Amino acid sequence: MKKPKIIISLILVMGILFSLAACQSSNTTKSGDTSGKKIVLGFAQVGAESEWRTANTKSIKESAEKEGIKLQFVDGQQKQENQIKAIRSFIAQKVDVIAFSPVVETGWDTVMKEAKAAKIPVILTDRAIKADPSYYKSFIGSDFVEEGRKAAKWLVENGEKLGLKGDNIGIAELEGTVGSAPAVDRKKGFTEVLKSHPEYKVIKSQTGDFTRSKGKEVMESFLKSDKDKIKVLFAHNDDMAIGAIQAIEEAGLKPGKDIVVVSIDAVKGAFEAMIAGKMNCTVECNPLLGPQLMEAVKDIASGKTLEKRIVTKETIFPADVAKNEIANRKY
Ligand code: GYE
Repeated sequence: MKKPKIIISLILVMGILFSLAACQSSNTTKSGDTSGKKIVLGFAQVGAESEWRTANTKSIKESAEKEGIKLQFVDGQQKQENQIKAIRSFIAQKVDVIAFSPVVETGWDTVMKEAKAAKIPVILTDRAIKADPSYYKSFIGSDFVEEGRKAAKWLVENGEKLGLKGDNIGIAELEGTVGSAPAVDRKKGFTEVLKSHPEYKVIKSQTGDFTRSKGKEVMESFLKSDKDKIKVLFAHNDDMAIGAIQAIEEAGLKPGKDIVVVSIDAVKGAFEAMIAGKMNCTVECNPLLGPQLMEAVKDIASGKTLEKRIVTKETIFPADVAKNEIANRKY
């Protein structure tokens, strides 16, 4: 009578151990999903307009690969219509999660409604949108207003040392893509700080679309009309500043000396320009959002609720630290 009981108990114990082991291995699978099937992520990128963007794309592709997430990647070539088309194709393919970095802030309602109706969760990375927050689960990215403030604060604190004197310190501003969150917010933060420093005056302001070539082109036209008045260049990104530096040199002036150059991103090119004495300060904007994004994608796929706003930690780099810092830079 005793033997069958022991056998039954043994079978039961083995069964429990087996299912525990199975559970354990599926929980720790790299792909982060519990069904054993790869998570499919559709990502609509802005484009390839800057060094920042190149680093951002690389980070997203590498992190997806590392986490075993199947990535459908579309480059929007800086056009909203391309990004909308990409999102629609992700919906048609029934991807598990959609993420995108919106080129501009407005005009997303229709396609966001479509994603919501299809019950596909959306994550915004890098740039925000102006729309009903229920359209997306989280926004992962920098505080662009704060970046603009940091640029202006550094300028007013160091201006005198750099030879900026008097009540009429003319600033030329190269803005990012019209209607994009970083262009709108960086301008806002910068102007906000300068309100209490009226000697600093933005006398020229135009978009350079975040690219080197347009940055150069616009700076050339600024210098044609106001060469003597421009004492500072504030560029919404390093690429435009680097393009403008060329224009300044071609106009026979010394960037970093005759015109103080402050910008945002802190990409390698800016460090090289600072070491060469042609740029004075860059505010950090971290493009390496891939790991945080994949973490969020895995969390959503496993049913967790995400923080609505995930802010990237950042600092500033004045030219005098550039030599020591350049080796530590990853982008
Ligand atoms: O500063 C610029 C890029 O959205 C933060 O886009 C990003 C900006 C970045 O083209 O270089």
